[in-house]
Amino acid sequence: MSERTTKQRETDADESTEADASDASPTTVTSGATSTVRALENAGIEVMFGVQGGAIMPVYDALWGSDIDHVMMAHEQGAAHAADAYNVVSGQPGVCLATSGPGATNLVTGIADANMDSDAVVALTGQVPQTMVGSDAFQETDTTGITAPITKNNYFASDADTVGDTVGEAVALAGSGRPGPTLVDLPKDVTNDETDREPGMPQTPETYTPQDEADEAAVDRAAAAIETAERPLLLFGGGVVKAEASEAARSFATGYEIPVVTTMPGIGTMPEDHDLCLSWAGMHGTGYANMAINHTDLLIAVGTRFDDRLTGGIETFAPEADVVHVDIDPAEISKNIHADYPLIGDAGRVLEQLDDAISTAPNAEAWREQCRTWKVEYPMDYAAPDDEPLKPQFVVEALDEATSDEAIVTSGVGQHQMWASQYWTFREPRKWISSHGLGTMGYGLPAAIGARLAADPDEEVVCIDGDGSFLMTVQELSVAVREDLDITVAILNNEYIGMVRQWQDAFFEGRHMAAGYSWIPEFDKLAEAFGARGWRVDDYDEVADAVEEALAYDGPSVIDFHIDPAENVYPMVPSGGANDKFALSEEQL
Ligand SMILES: Cc1ncc(C[n+]2csc(CCOP(=O)(O)OP(=O)(O)O)c2C)c(N)n1
Repeated sequence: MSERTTKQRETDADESTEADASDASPTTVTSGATSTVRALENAGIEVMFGVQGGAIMPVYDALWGSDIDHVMMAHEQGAAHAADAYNVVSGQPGVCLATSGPGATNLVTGIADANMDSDAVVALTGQVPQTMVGSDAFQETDTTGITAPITKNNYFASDADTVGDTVGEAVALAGSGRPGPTLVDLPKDVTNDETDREPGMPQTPETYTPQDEADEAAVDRAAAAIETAERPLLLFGGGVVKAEASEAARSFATGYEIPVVTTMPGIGTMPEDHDLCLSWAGMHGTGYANMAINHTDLLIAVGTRFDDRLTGGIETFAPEADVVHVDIDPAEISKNIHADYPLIGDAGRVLEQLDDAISTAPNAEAWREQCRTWKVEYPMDYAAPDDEPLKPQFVVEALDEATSDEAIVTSGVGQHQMWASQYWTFREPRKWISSHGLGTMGYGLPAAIGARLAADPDEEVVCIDGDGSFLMTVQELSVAVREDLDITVAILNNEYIGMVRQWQDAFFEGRHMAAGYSWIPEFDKLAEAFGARGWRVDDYDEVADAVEEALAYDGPSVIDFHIDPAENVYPMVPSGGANDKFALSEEQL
């Protein structure tokens, strides 16, 4: 069997019956490599993303007869980001493969990205034979050494008999408790060695026992604080999404009528157009979310690590509030923000516990009214006069309007990422797929590929990218074309690495050192050269048609929106500042 493409997968799916699904024949274990593949099959892995090469070849060869699909990416960084987005959209671990040396080091950015965002990514890397480790052999790198600080755990497989169990453990560990990336380094002698030992079903180490339920007495104390709070505020982070707790979180908020802010990874846990939702807080969050954080007397934070883009200066963060902090990872409690009421456990389960323990809702009508007033006082708004260049916010809104609530949005990193998250109204979790913690330019396009493979066919996948970010991983367009993936890339092209230009104007007296492109490709033509469809848009009256045509095109499409190069992202809390001191223009910085 040759490598199966997505198109073939769709054909398979059309023709398949339930009986077919259970008929999937597991790989016969004859070697360390086949044991590795068998372990992935046991774990229910359906698709992997990778690039071939010397030391990983035995594993690729073992995939030949497997039902697992493989997407051949252009670059290993793309493989890691695709696996990452696959995980965020599906909730299932994303798997990427690379050879030793440069293959492994090319994965590093994607692994670090997954680590910062607690995404379940499993990386399998080839390694030189064990007898050559330490000899500076061709394509040898210390992959476990390099990735130790950016993985939840990594493994050096040393025995063909146990390699399958090790791979199974890596998959199980990545997805359980607080998710995160794992890596298994696979020396070529181990994958080539004979074995007929079948790996067991994937399981985490016996000693790994994340706490599900919070301590009852601690729950009671937090519940009492919630009952008596006058200005309670919920803060939902990405942990709510990971824990599949968005429903529980919504009913908690609506049941007790407590206003909600989210972090960027927590976007969609609460519908952004809900009366109680104040959208996301932090550096470029809404003014009303940041005002609420600064005035709440009880911040009930669920599944967030309080990163600095959210908090600004920690000494000025939520200055009037006691903090309830729900998190499955005890290491996060009081790491950045002191928790007055620490609750260690699964987000959904702890919200249920709190619900059971609360007997009266907080009396917070005046506070809710205040939050509504802030929404009116600090609206998300922009001017879009016809005689000025196209505003990026207008493009984001046009894309949002033209797509369904089910649409999935990926992005690169920069101004466009902020406009996308500010002006797209997300109503569901697992729809906003971005590089939050690491801030990796180039994430958007490979993420769209991973998202496409995880999404239902009727969910549109839109990548809102920057010109600079697009250029970092543009080669993955070849994969989207080859695999015939229906994704729409909208480049908000300002011919700058715009976020840098914005900071230069604000903090470096307008010296645009290495921020502008004196020449930039014509992205519509570049798209066509790759075999995708391309459009160029300069004016407001061209936006709707281009969006409609690109969305209707059943394959990869790219719209090169030439936007106002001078447009800036506001509100903005300067780095380390207080959240209520947000600027709405450069003069206020
Ligand atoms: C890999 C990487 N290199 C550098 C940066 C620093 N950086 C942050 S935003 C930004 C500008 C991004 O430009 P572009 O993708 O064109 O988006 P825009 O800000 O113009 O919307 C840069 C260079 C980064 N985040 N990631």
